[in-house]
Amino acid sequence: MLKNFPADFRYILGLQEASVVGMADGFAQASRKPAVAVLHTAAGTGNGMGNIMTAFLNKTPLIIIAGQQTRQMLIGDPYLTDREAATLPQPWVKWAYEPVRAEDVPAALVRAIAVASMPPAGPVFLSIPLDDWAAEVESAPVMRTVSTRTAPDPDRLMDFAVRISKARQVALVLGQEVDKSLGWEAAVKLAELLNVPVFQAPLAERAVFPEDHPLFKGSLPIARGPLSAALTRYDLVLVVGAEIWRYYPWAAGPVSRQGTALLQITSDPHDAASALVGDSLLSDARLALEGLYQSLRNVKLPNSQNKTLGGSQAAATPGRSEPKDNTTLMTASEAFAAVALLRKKDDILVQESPSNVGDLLNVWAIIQQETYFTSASGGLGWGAPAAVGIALAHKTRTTVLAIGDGSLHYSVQSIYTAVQQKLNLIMLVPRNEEYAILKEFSIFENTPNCRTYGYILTTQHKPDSLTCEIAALNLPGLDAKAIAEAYGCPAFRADTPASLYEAFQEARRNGGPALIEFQINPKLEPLPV
Ligand SMILES: Cc1ncc(C[n+]2csc(CCOP(=O)(O)OP(=O)(O)O)c2C)c(N)n1
Ligand SMILES: [Mg+2]
Repeated sequence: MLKNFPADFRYILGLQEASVVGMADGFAQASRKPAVAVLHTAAGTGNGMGNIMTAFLNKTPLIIIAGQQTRQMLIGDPYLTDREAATLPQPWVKWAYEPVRAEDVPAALVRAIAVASMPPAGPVFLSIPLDDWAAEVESAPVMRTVSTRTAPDPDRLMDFAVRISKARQVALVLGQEVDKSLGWEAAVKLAELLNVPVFQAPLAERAVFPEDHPLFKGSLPIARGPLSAALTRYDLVLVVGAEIWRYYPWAAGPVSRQGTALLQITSDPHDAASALVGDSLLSDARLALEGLYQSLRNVKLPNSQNKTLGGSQAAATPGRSEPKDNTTLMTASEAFAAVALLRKKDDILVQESPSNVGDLLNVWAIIQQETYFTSASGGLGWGAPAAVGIALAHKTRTTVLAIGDGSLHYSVQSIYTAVQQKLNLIMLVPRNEEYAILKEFSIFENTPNCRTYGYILTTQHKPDSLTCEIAALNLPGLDAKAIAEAYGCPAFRADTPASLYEAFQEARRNGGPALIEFQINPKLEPLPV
């Protein structure tokens, strides 16, 4: 492969395959184009597997090429053979293939790009034996193109429009596909026309609507009972660009309460089929939002005169208070608020900070399309390399990664690539020395040694009533700053809002990558269901 490496490709080195796949995923999402990730054979594919699964759920177009032993030797299973190359990455790729003949490799690559790009986009896997790269082909492959959007069935879209126009109380729920289809403007136009509350689908991996808009009501709950309860007052819920529903913990209740009809619009037949309730329409999110707007713009709608229905509780806007300095440990909220003071409009936020995401997004409301990224899978080890890939695609903007002190270690090698590529990436590591979210989950599940109330203080820094004494969920003795420095990345330790503010300012001034580690009050909260 390297003997005839094409001049119009850039080859970026990653130190471990999980990082390579995550970086390619972030780069492909941010550049809105398929990216190629090259992995070592079976062992490398195995290392990349967690992030291949995440790319599949993220619906990111990726061409994953894995090496394979020389064809002539394969019959005898030599060293480094991937014995069943096309089986290994299943079921988390759209297509896995080892060309039958060397001459088929170019056509397989063309087909791989087509499969990866068409909706729902996703990773594809090609195993290419070593000697194939030197084989002669009779003719160059035929380059072709495919479409990447699906328009809605007009009759069914009209049926949806009629049902919306007849409903008494409508809620609009938006998911990640709205952002991925560049549909914010269309979503705002439809929401304002209907004058209905807008919710973000649970655990969406993108922001979906300007969070300072008066119609925006935040994210729906992430468990069955609370979610259906949150929607009881609506007789019709229109879900655009999301699954029904993405749940995390089990909390009993119906998927949908009686009297609430659900309409789902998604570009993914799998997500349409796996919905437990409701009627579905296959479509690109933006095309459907625009189509519904056109169908409904001249219709008299129940709420169109009622300017107050959306309510006035706008989501929190970015904090504007001055950073406080004090001697006690700062809360995650105070820490993120200090950084948010320095936020620029086109900064991109990448999030893998499980227990502090709520505090982060309260002070860092997303107000622009394609400026917030997290994973669709919840698999750790995606955030750091994805942020590196996103920063690679947007060299002139700043990418800010918020990552837990546990999560950082799943794909920590990606820091090296950020350094070598001199990327504008600021990594924020809230240090609570624990897997806080797993403690919160343990409390939710009534695990022994976890308490909802009582005052057992494990450390002097936990002056609250939620405790969880499971030693295996503690993370003492990690030093994120030292690790970053070992990869050549400038790093700061900043344990007060004022020093954090200064560190962030300095990191931005210096350009290039930086990691800022800051101690926070390790306060456990009830699991946010
Ligand atoms: C690959 C993978 N392994 C394990 C988990 C389970 N898990 C979810 S959150 C979490 C801990 C996160 O800890 P940290 O990053 O410190 O964040 P905190 O909860 O403290 O905010 C773990 C281990 C996962 N989601 N993905
Ligand atoms: Mg932690």
